[in-house]
Amino acid sequence: MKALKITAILLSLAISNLPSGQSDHLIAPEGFDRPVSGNPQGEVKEFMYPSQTVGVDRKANIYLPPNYNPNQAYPVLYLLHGIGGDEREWLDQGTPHVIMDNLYASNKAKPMIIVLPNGRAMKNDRAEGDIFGAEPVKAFTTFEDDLLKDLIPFIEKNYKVKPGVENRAVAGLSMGGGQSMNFGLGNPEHFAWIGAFSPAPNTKKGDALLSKPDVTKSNLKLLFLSCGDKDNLINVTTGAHEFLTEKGIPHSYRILPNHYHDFKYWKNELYFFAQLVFK
Ligand code: FER
Repeated sequence: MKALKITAILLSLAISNLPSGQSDHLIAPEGFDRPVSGNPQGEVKEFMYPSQTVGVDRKANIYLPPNYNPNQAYPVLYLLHGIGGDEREWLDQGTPHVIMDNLYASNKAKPMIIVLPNGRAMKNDRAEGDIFGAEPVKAFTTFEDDLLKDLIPFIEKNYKVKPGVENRAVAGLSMGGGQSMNFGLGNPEHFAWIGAFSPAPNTKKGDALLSKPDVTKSNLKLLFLSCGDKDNLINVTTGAHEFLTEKGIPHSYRILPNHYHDFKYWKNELYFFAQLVFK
């Protein structure tokens, strides 16, 4: 637990009123998400993997960092979307590839592979019809098996991946934030880095969230828990923060002033999480 680099920090909501410069740790700099000509670019590719869990081949995307070397081993971040999204949501609206290219150009992130799966583990995994219905919502739970038993083994067979729990991260927005909390804290032998950006009510509560507290305490490197103060789902984040504090699980707790449940906020959080993960 001492290895945790970030302990629980309570960030003042008044920070937005401070002179500029003093919220640099909360708000990404202008242009962080805009392509810069001349910056080396990573590569985004779509791929299919066989899923025993769902019984079909499933679509996902992968981002390889600039100057990717297939003979070198990389840590892997699994980056998860929200209830209305799919394996393209982050790419189309959050441009993680641009954010990462820019971070690499200024040497601010560890070289890593980012996998962008579809977290709705069912045969028709398109975000259509009643996305809040029982069946599609349950599919976000089913994805735990798809991730651990199908996707991760596929990635580790097809790419050179650094071994060990300290080289695997899971992060996501909203439903994907809830999945990251549930899967990360539920499988501390598999994930040492967790990012939850405005986690949704699918986030488990109480001991169901923290089923292996001792393993979590020894393996966890970073739990980055965050929400915008104007987000209607903020109670999920504050509730998890209180519970984790009570249980002695160190975490970075960020409440962003004047931020909502949207990609402006999620992109900002990816910018900060990406600079901490695997360091
Ligand atoms: C809910 C409210 C919001 C819920 C999920 C969400 C499963 C997800 C929002 C998102 O992913 O943006 O009650 O229940």
